[in-house]
Amino acid sequence: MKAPFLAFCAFALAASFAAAAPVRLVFDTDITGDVDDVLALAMCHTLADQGACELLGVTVSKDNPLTASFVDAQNTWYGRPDLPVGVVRDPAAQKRESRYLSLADSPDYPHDLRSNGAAREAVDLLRELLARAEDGAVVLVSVGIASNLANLLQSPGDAHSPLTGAELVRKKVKLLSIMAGAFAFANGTNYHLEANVINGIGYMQTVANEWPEEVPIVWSGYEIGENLPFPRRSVAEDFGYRTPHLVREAYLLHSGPEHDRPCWDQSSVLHAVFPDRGYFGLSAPGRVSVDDDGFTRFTPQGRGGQKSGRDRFLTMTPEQQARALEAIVHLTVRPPRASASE
Ligand SMILES: [Ca+2]
Repeated sequence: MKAPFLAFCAFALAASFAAAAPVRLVFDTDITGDVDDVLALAMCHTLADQGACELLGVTVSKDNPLTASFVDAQNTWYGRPDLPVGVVRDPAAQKRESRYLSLADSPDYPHDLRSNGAAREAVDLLRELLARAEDGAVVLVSVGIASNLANLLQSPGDAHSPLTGAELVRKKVKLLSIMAGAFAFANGTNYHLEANVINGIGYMQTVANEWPEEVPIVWSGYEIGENLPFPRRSVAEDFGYRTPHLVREAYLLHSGPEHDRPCWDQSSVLHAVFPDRGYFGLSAPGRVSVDDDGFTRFTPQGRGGQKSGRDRFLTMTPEQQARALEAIVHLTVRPPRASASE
């Protein structure tokens, strides 16, 4: 090969890496019951610290009076005390107890957003974040019930934008990376009814039915996280750079020290920010529908007259499983940038 050609290749390679602008990420979470949401939010902050994403805001899809306070405590812990936080105010959204949200009241975790009443309403915040973003720039990560997404889709034009919610999504969103459903043998059955769907079936049906055809959705089914157990040894050993540690405390209050909690929610964050790194495979394109009992049914494009290719779901080989879990662990336990220089 001639030197000029090699030089051109090096230039092209550098240009292609330079073109990878940070993902504009919005994290929609039901941070109440399970603790994988806390670990997934930790990942979002680490990825923002290293410039892989720009974290625009966090919205909460389930109802518990401590959600805004806890999320702000975690955002403050990770050096982003002013990151906007939105909470669901839809009375139909599931109310949920929590084993760990009371950490928000601990003096160990200072922050200034102390109540849900002082937080933004989630759909209003989502509309503002989308309206202000460049076209086609936003990646939405959803790791809970779909109350906020459904209400966003059905929202009318407002002071942020004259566009409807569905039009805003079509114009501004690049990808929805969502943890919901099941698309393979999972939890001992081929008919697993997954919690993020069955705790708000109507919301998930709205998303499946009304999400714009032009905006891809990648679903992480229950079977993905089920095969990514967060190692208890990492919980025991990797958060010692600061004591107490909000993420470790939350994990222990939820799962205790003798459990490897599946990384359901973290899988959707990892794919959202690094979709081309081969951590996961993707199904053929097709369309997900949500049955009235909450079963998520995938129909490949071209099968049975299915025209849509909007949806894909994650797949995972044993080699990908090992790589994805290692990446998730490292991105979860990394010290915040602010404390790294202390
Ligand atoms: Ca969740």
